[in-house]
Amino acid sequence: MQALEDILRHAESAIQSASDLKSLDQYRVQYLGKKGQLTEYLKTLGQLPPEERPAAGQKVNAAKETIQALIEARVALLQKAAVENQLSSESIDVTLPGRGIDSGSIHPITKTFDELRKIFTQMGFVFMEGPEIEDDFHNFAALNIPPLHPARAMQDTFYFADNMLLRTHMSPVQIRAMKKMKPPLRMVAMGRVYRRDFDITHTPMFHQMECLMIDESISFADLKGLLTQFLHAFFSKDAPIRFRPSYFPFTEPSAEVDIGCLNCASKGCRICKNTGWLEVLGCGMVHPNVLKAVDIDSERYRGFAFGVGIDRLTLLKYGISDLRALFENDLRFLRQF
Ligand code: 2NM
Repeated sequence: MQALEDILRHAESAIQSASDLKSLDQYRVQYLGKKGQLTEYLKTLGQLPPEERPAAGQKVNAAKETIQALIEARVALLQKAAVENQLSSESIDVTLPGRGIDSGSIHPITKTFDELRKIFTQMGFVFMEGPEIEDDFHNFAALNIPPLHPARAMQDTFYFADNMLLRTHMSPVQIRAMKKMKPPLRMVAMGRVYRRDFDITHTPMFHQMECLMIDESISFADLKGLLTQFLHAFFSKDAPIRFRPSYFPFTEPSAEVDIGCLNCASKGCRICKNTGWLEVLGCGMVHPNVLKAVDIDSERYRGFAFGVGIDRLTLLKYGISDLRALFENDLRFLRQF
């Protein structure tokens, strides 16, 4: 019986000091298992006189139950401690300051797009789109650009196989519109165009807007009035505007339009190269050959068209001095808009 007391005492202190579930399992095997100390002890009871055996057996069973209960209690305690430990180590401090929301900004070119869309929608123009990969007919031939015209030269146009190319202006969208719809027509196309040109004032991809109006009695006066309205709405109400004769294969007559320098109020500065004027767009009356190419009766209908470089317009409006700033995606620059 003394031996049983010893086993129980050892088991008690071992279980109380166990610090993990694995060692508790080992103690269960050591004391209660098939070859455990209590099981072995039970076997020795056979040596006792028969009348003492039932009482001794009861004591061993009681010891077994005690050890079993001790192990279970210790397991429960360790599991609870583990959960508490996990809760405290993984807790979130809800009082910490937040990281803040980093909101983006509208790209200056997109701002110009939005503004142009507003101005021309108010004047009754419809916005249309077309493919960036075009064919020779829509980009050149239909626009009265003859086969040997310099704009077709390899250094200006990005060519694919099979006579396909990246559109070099937005005019192919107008050509598609004129082919699809009957006049009268009032439309604008705005988007990416491509030319093999890359220096301080040129990027191989840039943005253009082209505007077209066709009706029975459209005159150069209509064009002049519309452009004046547009430039005053986009830049400033009191900027002077002038028209200079020019040449484009797709318009006749053609003109280039200047606006009084916004930087120096026409006094002369670096931006306007001391001329007091900034060139902003090209325009003209649609050439009869263009109308013929899209099966519009050039005896009955006339039209005006113009094209503007959106990137340059953006530089002028926001006083940005370097075109490259628009394409570098430097957040310190973009966040100012
Ligand atoms: C410009 C200048 C002058 C133009 C012409 C046409 C079309 F398709 F109707 F013939 N679209 N855009 C045009 C006219 C474009 O850009 C400087």
